[in-house]
Amino acid sequence: RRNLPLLAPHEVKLAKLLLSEGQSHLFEHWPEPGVDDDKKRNFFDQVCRLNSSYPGGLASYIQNARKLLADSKAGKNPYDGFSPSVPSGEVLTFGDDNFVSLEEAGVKEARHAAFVLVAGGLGERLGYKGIKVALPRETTTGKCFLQHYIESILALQEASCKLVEGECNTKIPFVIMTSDDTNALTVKLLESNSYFGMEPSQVHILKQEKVACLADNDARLALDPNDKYKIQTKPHGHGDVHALLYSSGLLEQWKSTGRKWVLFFQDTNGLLFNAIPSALGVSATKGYNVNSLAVPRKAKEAIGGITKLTHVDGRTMVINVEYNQLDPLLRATGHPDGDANCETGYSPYPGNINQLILEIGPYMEELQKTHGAISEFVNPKYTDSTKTAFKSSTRLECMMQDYPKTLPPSAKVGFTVMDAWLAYAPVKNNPEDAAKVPKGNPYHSATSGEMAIYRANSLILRKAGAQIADPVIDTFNGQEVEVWPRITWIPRWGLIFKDVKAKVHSNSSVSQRSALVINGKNITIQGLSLDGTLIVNAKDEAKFNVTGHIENKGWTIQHVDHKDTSEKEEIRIRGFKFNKVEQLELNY
Ligand code: UGB
Repeated sequence: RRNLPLLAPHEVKLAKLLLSEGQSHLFEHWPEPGVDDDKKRNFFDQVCRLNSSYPGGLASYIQNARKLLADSKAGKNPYDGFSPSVPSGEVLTFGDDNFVSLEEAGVKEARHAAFVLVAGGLGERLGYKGIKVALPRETTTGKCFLQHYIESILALQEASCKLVEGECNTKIPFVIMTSDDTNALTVKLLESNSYFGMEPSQVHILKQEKVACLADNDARLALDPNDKYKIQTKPHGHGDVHALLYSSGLLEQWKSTGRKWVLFFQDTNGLLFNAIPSALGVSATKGYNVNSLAVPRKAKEAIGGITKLTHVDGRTMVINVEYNQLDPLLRATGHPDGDANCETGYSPYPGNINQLILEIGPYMEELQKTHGAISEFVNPKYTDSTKTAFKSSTRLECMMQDYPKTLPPSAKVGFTVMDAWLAYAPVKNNPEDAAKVPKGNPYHSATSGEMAIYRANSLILRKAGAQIADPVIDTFNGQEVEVWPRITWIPRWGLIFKDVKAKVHSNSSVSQRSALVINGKNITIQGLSLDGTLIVNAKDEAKFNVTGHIENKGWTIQHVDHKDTSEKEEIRIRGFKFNKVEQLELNY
């Protein structure tokens, strides 16, 4: 009290709150009033922000931290009393009748959807300097992830509206969760590209705040090593998205305008929208309150495992068990091999790709109770086995996929498994780490992320009947990958398999060294034999058939070393670039 400047009433309240929660050390070094008063006021501004951005305020944060730190010190296992087993879910096969009808059901529902992209992470594992959504999804067209996501949502909007009789003015809302690390660059990317064709009023940015760091087991808040009037902060995790959506008031607005579904997705999965229509179709036809998308998972792969947990008291839930916890949980419950592949060559636990579809009504009911607070965890690195001190400050964290943990047993929680080639190709690992991934496991790198787009598009065209040449194997940045023809299309051309099938005829072929860019909604491909590079641009109203034998020198692939700083970082991290030797560009 002696060393505080004259405080406003809300600052007095915050000071009292901190003192009553054992945080007097934060003021111990403060000089007498009159010295550093501005800095002291800034301190209270920060405390005010930390207090208002956490459900229940700072007092709750500190109390939750004390409890979780005590549990961690005692070695308490969060899964105590639970045994894991393999859950059953919807398993889809691309292109069969069931898949096609689910896709149609999903497109119908899309006009009642809202999309939420969590993009507050820095992508430390990738080590890329910019924001991840600005990275090219593939370098044939160079379109970034954000552009692809927006074009996909707009394509869904258009296709879904078309199914309504009479006028349909639906604008599917699109929320992007950013953080201090990503906000300015995300806004700049949108503004400098006219929101990639989306109406700016459709886009909502919600910025997550970081949370206070914890210096010790008593949950004493850590001061910033460079500023003694500032509390050190770190990210709280993607789970913040629920509290932010709740406090933004957007959910009420959506519900009142007839929205039924909220779809959450992550920053760098270039294949995701191949899976959205059918997965939304599953949610609608099965009446799932929660539907998580999953792919077959290789043991030890850095994606969570969807697991059925049964407690000794009879409770059960189907939930993601994070990749670092699955192995110890299995070993502790009578599976001596831990996280291991079964006879299929995959882990029996489907891999969580963290794309969630929530039904808005039950979601809002749950958030009324929890205000969006998500079950948290803490992961302190102790100096020694006495677990009395930390190597560096820690903080509480939370994950968006833990949302179902607080749901009642009556909630309909399901999941939908799709082939990884169709639905999942994240860009998470830097070239060095990707090259160390055990053989046969996915690299999750910029190299594999781009090659996966070509592979998926080639396989989709094959399934539609076209003759697409086999891939060759090549190694970029130490990663052996399949190189398929570089085929890309805009989402409005091939949103669902039925669209693709209607536009591609079986008498067409594409050679392995080819690149094909389809940039127009009504382009059809009939009697095309392509050996080289072809770019087709057609205006909306133009119906254009691509046909005949087209041969040119095309675009060759040049290897690039990830350490070669003469190349742009976006190129270096994928390990190749195209030499655009010759191409045919058709504009219609
Ligand atoms: N993110 C935020 O928006 N804010 C944050 O504070 C942190 C992240 P990572 P992670 O599908 O491959 C998840 O770091 O957390 C955003 C699942 O937990 O890429 O290691 C960030 O911008 C895991 O179960 O992934 O692992 C990004 O968009 C598994 O499914 C997203 O959150 C894995 O993803 C994910 O952040 C996967």
